[in-house]
Amino acid sequence: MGNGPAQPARLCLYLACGPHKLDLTRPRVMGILNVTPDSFSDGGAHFDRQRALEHARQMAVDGAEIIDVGGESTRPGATPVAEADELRRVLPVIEALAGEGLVVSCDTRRPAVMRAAIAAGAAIINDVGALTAVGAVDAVRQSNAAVCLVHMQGEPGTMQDAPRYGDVVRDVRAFLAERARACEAAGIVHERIVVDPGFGFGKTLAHNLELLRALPEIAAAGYPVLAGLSRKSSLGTITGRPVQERMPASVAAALAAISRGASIVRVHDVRETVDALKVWLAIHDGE
Ligand code: 9MG
Repeated sequence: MGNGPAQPARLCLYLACGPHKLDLTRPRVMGILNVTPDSFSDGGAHFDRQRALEHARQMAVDGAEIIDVGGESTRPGATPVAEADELRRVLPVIEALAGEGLVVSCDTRRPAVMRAAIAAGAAIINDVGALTAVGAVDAVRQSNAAVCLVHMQGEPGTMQDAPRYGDVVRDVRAFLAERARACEAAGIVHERIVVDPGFGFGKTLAHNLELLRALPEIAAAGYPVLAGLSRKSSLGTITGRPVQERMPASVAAALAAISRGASIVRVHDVRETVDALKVWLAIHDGE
């Protein structure tokens, strides 16, 4: 036994997601693939699908176990896109990556997109709306896809205006427990459910830090926890760095989440996060 804190107990051994059984006895990295015109443009206004696919493949080579494909930004203040545009952006990418055997998740709040994404091969639905949209629970229930239930206060357009809680940890835990119960009651089994406190989704820096410290309590509910802090504005507030210079802060935040029981971290900088995780595991495996 060493002197440092032991690896947190991970209560969930695996995630059942489509044809995959993702081993969660070790923390896993989810790579972010935003398929929006501002992410992979060909220099003009057109989205370059080939570049997006190459980026996803590189993230997989670098150690991402899941590729999270999103066609609509959920950033604070982002403008919504039409459903048809979201479908046109994500479906070919999901189909290509799932066809190559990768575990693909689709970041969407729309039931029609969920159904189409699952039909195209998505193994996980990552919903910042926690399946609260009418028809969303049904869209997942009628498949064998997993779901990530994210806590969000408000809507992406306005959620950062003045977020307020009685007790942020208690409120987020209660919300996630209620959503997980609703999913299980509808027939989505425990092994298909992931929960996520939704860092930055209607939260101040103080709320995010409180939730990060309380991650073991959130994990104690028995569902794997996903944490997404990568490049978020709280890290900019702490470091004073613009978004393109937040990689080291993001890696530190991912490790902090993992050491408090997160099973999956959602990141932009896969290679750097995986390296840091390897070091962390090498230290903790010896305990
Ligand atoms: C889509 N998206 C943006 N931030 C996220 C986060 O923190 N968690 C999850 N699950 N999805 C996110």
